[in-house]
Amino acid sequence: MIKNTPYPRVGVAVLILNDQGQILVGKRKNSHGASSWAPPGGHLEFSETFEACAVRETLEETGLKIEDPLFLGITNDKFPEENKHFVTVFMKAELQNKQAPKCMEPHKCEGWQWFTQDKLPEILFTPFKKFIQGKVYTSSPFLYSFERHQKTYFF
Ligand code: IPR
Ligand code: MG
Repeated sequence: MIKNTPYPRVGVAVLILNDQGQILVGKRKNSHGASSWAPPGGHLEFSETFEACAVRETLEETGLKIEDPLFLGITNDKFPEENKHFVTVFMKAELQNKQAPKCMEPHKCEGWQWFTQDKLPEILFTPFKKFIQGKVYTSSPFLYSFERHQKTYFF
């Protein structure tokens, strides 16, 4: 790799659903996408699996213990203002045991909140926004639709 040449990074984002089908997001700060709302997640470490990264980042950022995260899809995003490029792997986990999220990294996030999927905050983190819009690489967008509480969710 040529020194000082920008390169794409790999992030893992975790869509965590509670027992009411709400999704956990927080307002980012001090990094790319500051002031936008994003699910927990972060950089994939060397030799780490997507699943292990999802479990680790979720615990580090929210204190929540998730199990068996499932792969959903991938977005490919440029952040022109910050001159960053991220390939983001989206994973899904259903939260068990009514755990409550804590803001473990207050320098990176203003706090975690649950939202219903049809009433998400207006300003969403670019990869998350694109995922919701279906601008996501996946084998079948319909594979992940499922019935829960008499409602079909988008993942
Ligand atoms: P860290 O690793 O500090 O959590 O990085 P990040 O949150 O800026 O990671 C960006 C990609 C995520 C949100 C999928
Ligand atoms: Mg993060």
